[in-house]
Amino acid sequence: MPRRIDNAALRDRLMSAADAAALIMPGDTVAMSGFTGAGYPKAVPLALAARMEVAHAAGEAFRIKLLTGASTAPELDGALAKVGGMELRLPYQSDPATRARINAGEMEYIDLHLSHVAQFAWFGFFGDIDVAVVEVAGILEDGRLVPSTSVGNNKTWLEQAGKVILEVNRRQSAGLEGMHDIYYGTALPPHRLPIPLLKPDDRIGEAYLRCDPDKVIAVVETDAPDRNTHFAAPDATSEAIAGHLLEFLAHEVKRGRLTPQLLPLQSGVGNVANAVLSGLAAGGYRDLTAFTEVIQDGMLGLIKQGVLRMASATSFSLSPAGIAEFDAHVEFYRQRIVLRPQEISNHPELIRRLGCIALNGMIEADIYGNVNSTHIAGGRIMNGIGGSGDFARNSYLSVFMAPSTAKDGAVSAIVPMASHVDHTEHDTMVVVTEQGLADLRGLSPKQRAQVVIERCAHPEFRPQLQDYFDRACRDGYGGHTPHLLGEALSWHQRFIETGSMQVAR
Ligand code: 0RQ
Repeated sequence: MPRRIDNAALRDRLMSAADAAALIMPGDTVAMSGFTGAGYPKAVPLALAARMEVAHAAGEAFRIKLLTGASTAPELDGALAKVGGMELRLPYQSDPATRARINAGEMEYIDLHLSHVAQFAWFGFFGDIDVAVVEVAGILEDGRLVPSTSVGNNKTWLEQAGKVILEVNRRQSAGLEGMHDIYYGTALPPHRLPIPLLKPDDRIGEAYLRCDPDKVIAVVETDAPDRNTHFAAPDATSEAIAGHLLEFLAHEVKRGRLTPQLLPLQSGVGNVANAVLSGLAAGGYRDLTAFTEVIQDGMLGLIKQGVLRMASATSFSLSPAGIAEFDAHVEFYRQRIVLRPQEISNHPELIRRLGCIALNGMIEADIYGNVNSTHIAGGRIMNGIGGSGDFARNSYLSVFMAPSTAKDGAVSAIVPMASHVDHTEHDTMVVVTEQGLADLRGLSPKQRAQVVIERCAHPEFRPQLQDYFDRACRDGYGGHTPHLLGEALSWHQRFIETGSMQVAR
């Protein structure tokens, strides 16, 4: 088996995960690798959780502040949440145990735009970072690091942390080497310069991560796969959403507002996103590009078919079948995929310059186009805003998609007033449900409300929404964005009290 650690000094720092975890202290701010279940450390967090459990059993407090790229996996977020080991978490998580702790008020969570995280660390907004724990695919003789299946904030963590623990995972394909583009040209204001990326395929940095070897306090070898993401096959609802969106894109091409190659696509992950991607293949598109955060199975398929010429991202999020496909054809994919730091993959300057088409899921939209991507009934976090704000605010087109109802039809995804706002009415251009598509560009608030109610609301909730809007126009305070403030959030209150937004008949 080929060696993964070619630097002699770092080979000397090899130790067990338990010994490495013992170097992390209670109260430390720990920055770890990991983005959407890829490239996260597999062994040290588990060993750390075990240590915390022993400490807690002895009545000693042992919690850390945890920073990552985005969501990780049960071996990281899950393990630390189960033992109550996090006092603070940022920026994006999707782990059930972590979510439960946050919603129980047992730990703090800071939800911020993914493009902001690295620069906030550089600005000093998070205080000192004590330790970085970063998975890599290998270490070169000169000490440079071969990045793993996600880049996330690793460049920043390696530079900013006082101490570094490296996990070298031999399960990650050796063919990853050369796929990454790590840009070292970012500076702090007022010294910032334009980022010289003009096309999604441009390479503007280096294939390796730099790391001061003197900061490396431990190297741990692992041999474990990334979390297995399972995608359900697209159902009728997600296919209907995809169908409306694809018809809209075809219309935009016909009107000359998009070329047949569209513009660089950003796509969230999940069922609907996968259905849209399959629809692009069926729609006869060729030579498209993606400038996005995550490469999921659907995108690998599009690259293979030539629908997608290339994809730029910061991470993979693949099922076991997707990982097997990637590993078997890694040379092919390396020609067509670039993985970058998330401060670049999500950079507002680049998203605006390239003119991306942003396709993201949502929890709910209100009749005026304000979108909630993160909270249930105003107070309970689901995952986090992730990159959806970076893209929605700066793209050529920003689209939000969801089934028109949730919880078996008890909840409407179109509401009078959003119970939490992640994307304002100014950032939302298109709202799509399986009922239809509302193109909000160039419409005033009242015009938007009428289109959203007619096109996107479920028939079960449409008359109620129309009634609310009509009464708000008649009796509300102000004629520009009419609301009945005492009633605007009553749908959510009813959901909290009865589990349903339906009015009892
Ligand atoms: O909960 O599983 O307990 O039933 O929310 O909903 O329908 O499975 O949808 O998986 O596509 O997630 C917005 C959360 C949608 C996601 C969100 C409940 C529903 C279910 C999930 P259950 P679905 P999805 C790229 C871009 C923000 C980050 C982002 C997300 C659960 O898309 O996290 O866009 N987006 N990143 O039942 C009550 C409602 C509800 C509701 C849904 N109105 N009321 N519950 N649910 N709507 C990636 C990154 O940035 C990393």
